[in-house]
Parts: sequence; C-alpha cells; structure tokens
Amino acid sequence: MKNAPEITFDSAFAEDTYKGLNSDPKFLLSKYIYDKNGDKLFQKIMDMPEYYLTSCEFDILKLNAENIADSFSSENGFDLIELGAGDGKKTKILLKEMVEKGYNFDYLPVDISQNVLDELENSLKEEIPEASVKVQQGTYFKTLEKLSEYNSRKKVILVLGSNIGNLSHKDAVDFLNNIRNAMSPEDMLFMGFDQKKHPQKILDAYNDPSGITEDFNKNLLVRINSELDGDFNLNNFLHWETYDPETGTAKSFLVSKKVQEVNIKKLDLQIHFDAWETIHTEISQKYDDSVVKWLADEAGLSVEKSFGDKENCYKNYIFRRQ
Ligand code: AVI
Repeated sequence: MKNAPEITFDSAFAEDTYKGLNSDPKFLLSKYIYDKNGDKLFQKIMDMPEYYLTSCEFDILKLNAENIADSFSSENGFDLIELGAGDGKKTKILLKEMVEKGYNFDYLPVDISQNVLDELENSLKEEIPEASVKVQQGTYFKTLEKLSEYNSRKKVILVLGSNIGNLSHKDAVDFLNNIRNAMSPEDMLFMGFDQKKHPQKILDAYNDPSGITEDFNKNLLVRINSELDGDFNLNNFLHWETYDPETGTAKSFLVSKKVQEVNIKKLDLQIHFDAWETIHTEISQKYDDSVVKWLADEAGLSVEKSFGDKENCYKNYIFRRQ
C-alpha cells in the first residue's frame, strides 16, 4: 500500500475501501455487499436453482428435525440463539418440531437489521404462535457478550447458511473462539458448513447465467458510487469466479476489462486499473470433516455430531466446548 496520507475517514466502509483499492493486488471486503439492495440480491441468490446450499440445508433440517430437536432439549428448558437469523425459513422447521414436542424454550433471533427482525417476528406470530420469540438487534458479538451473562439455562447457538465460509481460516477460528467464550459446558453450537464437491457444481452456484451473483458482487461498486461519490462504470468490470479443489476456496473477483481510471471523490482518490487487473471481493470456503475438526480444535471446541444430506453436499455440525 502507498504511504497513507493524513486522511480521516467518515466510516469503516470508507477506510476499508481506501485500503483495499490502494493495495496490490486490490481487494474489497464482502461484508460491505450487504446493504438493502445487497440483502435483496442475496435473497434472490438463495432462491436460485444453482445455489444448492439453501435447499441442501433445508433438506437436512427437514430430514433430521426430530433428532436435532432432541439433541437441543434440556430438562430446565433452553434458549435458542440464532446469529444472522434472516427470514428464518430454515429455522422454522426446527421451531415447529420443538413446539410440537412441547419443549420449553425461547427463540432469540439476532440480526443487524431491525427491519428483518420485525418481519421475522410477524411471520412467526402467524405461523408458529406458540413459540416464545425475543428478537435481539445488534452485531453477533455484542449480543453474544450480553447473552453469555445469562447462564441460568442451556444455550443453543445456531449459525446457518455456511456464513463461516466467507471468513479466512484464521478469522473463522477467531469467530468460533468468540462463540466458544460465550458458551458454558452444557451449551451447544449448531453450525452449517458447505462441503467440498464436484468443482463445476460450486462454480455454477457462484456464476449463474441470469447474472444475479454478478449484480450481488457489483453491489460493492454501486455502494462506492452512491456512498463515496465514485464513478465506477459497472459495464467495465467482469464478474469472475474461481474454485481451487485443493484448498476448497471459491473466490469472487471483479476484473477490469480495460485500462481505466476511477475517481472516488469522498476518498479524494483516483484509482488506475490496468486491463484485466483484478479486485478480489469474496471467498466462499468449502470444507470437509477434517478441516472442520481442525478449526474446532483450534477454537477449543469439539464436534459432537454431524448431519449431512444424501450426497454430503452440505453438513450441519453440533459442537461443544472441549
Ligand atoms: C452468505 N454467504 C454464505 C454466501 C456464500 O455462499 O458465500 C454469499 C454469496 N456469495 C455469492 N453467492 C452467495
């Protein structure tokens, strides 16, 4: 990176964008894809036939609902805390099962967006009125810190959707370790991990012909244009996906189709792109049992059980503190 001039940034987005576009090779952070538009595009991705992750996890929960619900249950009841709850479509399968069995539990969905939580709460009132729901607005970690102080009964922490895959192994260990530190010995973590599989199936999931994933990836440029007064021309960039079957890492890029200059007024920045120069935007890590066990070990957790679909395309693991 160039020597940083004395510059103050209005937001973490501004600072991270400045850093990423001044690096060699250039990068942007995938967490900034998710504004209102990015959230909508991700909803569309989850409905795409190529994006097998959602239907695989749905099937796993459906097929094993009874078994999973039984592992969660506890004599004194439990709190089911879901990090990044979204529309709760998959979680509702488990909630229905637990309500039917008369389990004593509270459902605490955590999400950064109050809007998402309001919608979830309303739909739950209609579809599963028996469930006790206490929505928690905030970031994962602030909420986990708060919740780690409630130790009156068992906590089950739910993270669905293979969200961990958007983190490097190092960040994934930190993430798991933060969760572990909020857990008591009887608590459980239930988490989804997309698995290594035929490389073409993975590439297809991240490179749909309808261009939804391309729009999702380019939402980073849209945000820079609107929030930082940039002049990226979206047509001058190509959405490109790679998958390395050895490491299990899928990577998304935006590739400059030509030599071009881009101005970002609020960062007081002009960026030069060579023809075919890349901006790395996202990783979507794929796992196998040994990598999941290694990550868990590093974070002080152990795998207690796992549930897969017929082809083991995707797995949900139950972890406990070591
Ligand atoms: C949210 N996350 C797990 C998605 C994934 O599969 O990496 C984000 C995504 N990126 C492109 N398509 C979906």
